[in-house]
Amino acid sequence: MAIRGFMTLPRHIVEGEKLHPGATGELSNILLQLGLAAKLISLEVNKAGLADILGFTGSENVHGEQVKKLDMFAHDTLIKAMDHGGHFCVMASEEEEDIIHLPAHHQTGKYVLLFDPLDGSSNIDANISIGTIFSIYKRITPGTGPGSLEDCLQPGYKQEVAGYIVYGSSTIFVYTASHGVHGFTLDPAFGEFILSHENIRIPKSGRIYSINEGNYFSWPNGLKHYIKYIQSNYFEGKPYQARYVGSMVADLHRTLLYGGIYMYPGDRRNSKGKIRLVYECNPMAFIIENAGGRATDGNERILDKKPESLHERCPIFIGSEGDVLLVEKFMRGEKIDKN
Ligand code: AHM
Ligand code: MG
Repeated sequence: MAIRGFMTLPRHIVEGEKLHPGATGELSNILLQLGLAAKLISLEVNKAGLADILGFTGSENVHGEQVKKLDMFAHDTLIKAMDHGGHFCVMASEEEEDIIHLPAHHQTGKYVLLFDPLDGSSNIDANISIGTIFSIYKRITPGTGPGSLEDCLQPGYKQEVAGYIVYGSSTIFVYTASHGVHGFTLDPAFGEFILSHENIRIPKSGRIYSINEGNYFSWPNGLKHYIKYIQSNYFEGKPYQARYVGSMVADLHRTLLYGGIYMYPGDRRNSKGKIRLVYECNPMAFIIENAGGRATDGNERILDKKPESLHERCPIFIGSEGDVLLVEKFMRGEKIDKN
């Protein structure tokens, strides 16, 4: 196979650096290491049905949920891949209650890494797509020593880089450093991510909605009306189609490519919904906005919200601009013209 002209993830990252005058190469190194971690996790995910890897460890994570071995593998792999480069002053993961300090024998740096190591993990046993989400900020605390919680609780618009890896029918690494959103598909034959989706732009409106409709009777009325509106009206010949994987990374990857909307609202039982602001909503909002889409909590832009705690939840309406604007109107109780 001729590889001349192939744009690999490492090549793209290094060439992308030239777009940032004064870049030190640090973010490039970070992305390269994340690419390596993604390959390791992908390999393990692919083996999940084979070995003893499935099943519970018997312990619970900070949210009182059973932790599966693969979650912890992804968590440990990311830390091991990222803790020694001298780039970070602090990290945080969905799988750990407190912030993660770098080992004392490694240098600290000016960046902050936040991640959900394996999102949608309730889908693992059924061989359904899952993913990793990451988010990178510059530290805001002064000095060169260890970072603090304050560094992890910055509003999302301050992100330097955000991305996700979806482990699906193939493994795809998607990231943005503000100059477009780019996707790379892992070629399992030679173990490299190859540019497959350059400068992704989300359609201005879509015809797919994605939400856990089992919670319908707990939703706010505006949202119920919106769902009935898109189900009962015809748009270019048919009503909206429902698609819900139950892995946010997979649902949002489809939304990014095909357009439409993903929602995890607050409801009567959980006023802030389920999705975590810091390492799930913010990176996804950064990616979707950089692709031309919109992400709000139904009222306020996700990226403007100031996190108050590491694991706080936030309602989310994210996807094509037209779709998110429309659901917001319904949530405000505005009168909507019949289609
Ligand atoms: P997790 O981080 O524990 O995996 O939870 C987040 C996941 C999202 O990926 C997904 O969209 C959502 O939870 C599904 O929740 P539900 O089963 O309530 O629909
Ligand atoms: Mg998660």
